[in-house]
Amino acid sequence: MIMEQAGYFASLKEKMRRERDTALFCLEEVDSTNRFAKEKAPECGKLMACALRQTAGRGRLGRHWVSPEGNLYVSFAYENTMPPERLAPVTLAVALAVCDTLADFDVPASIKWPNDIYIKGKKVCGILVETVCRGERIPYIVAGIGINVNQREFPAEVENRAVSLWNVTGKESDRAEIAWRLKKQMDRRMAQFMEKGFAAMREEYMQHSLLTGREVTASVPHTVCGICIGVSETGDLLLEAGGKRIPVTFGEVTGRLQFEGMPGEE
Ligand code: BTX
Repeated sequence: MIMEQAGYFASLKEKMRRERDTALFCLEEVDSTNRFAKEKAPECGKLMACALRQTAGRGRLGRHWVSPEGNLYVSFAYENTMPPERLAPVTLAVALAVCDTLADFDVPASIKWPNDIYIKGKKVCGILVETVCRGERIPYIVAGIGINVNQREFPAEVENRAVSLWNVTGKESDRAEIAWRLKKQMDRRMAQFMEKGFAAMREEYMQHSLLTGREVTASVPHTVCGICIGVSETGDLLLEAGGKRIPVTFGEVTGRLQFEGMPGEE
């Protein structure tokens, strides 16, 4: 039984009353807050859509995001002012906003490039950034964020790799407070990204980087193995192998990541 559920939406609506530029949607159940936000963005502009549960939560590459009650499922839509060719690292800015938010609650977290958020070697949050396109233009960005908050146990498909704030802190957290802080941190990071690009936050991103100094295997799409030496100003993961520097722009980082307690990667 999750005690804080009753007041979650009422409390969030109260906090959002002064945020007149953002339309708030509080949904008991939805297939996917990202799907919902993409549909609403052209009509509403900047928005925040939260759900108690999702019936078809989406991960990247068609994967599933486990979405029972007790956690945070939220999608933000922002107007995009960045040219499409400079937009790719926006997902790294969102990851940083999540780390900023968790830090506000004294929970240190790391980012596994590009945008998975880990605590103690397990995934606490997933991020799915999608775009709304009009011909060549991308007028809106939708950033979907799932944070495991008050869930105590996970289904078999993710139990070895997932963790919640409850697992870490041993107590229930106030989702309205987290959603509110997340909204503030997202506004800040998205404004910074739109104005200055990823380069302006690269140093901060590096401070949270889980992979730096580790041996990493990346599919780019051919397989490359090397030591991660950081992230470039355009958001590429940088590997060093055979005396060469190899930028990884896109793709999945896989392979043997020997973190204590970390299970196999996907
Ligand atoms: P991803 O593809 O990086 O991660 C998906 C993988 O993570 C799954 O295949 C599974 O192994 C694991 N996983 C699934 N559910 C969980 C969970 N609750 N906790 C930890 N690990 C899990 C990450 O995709 C992007 C997820 C974005 C989710 C948000 S929720 C709000 C918004 N709406 C929506 O439909 N998606 C986003």
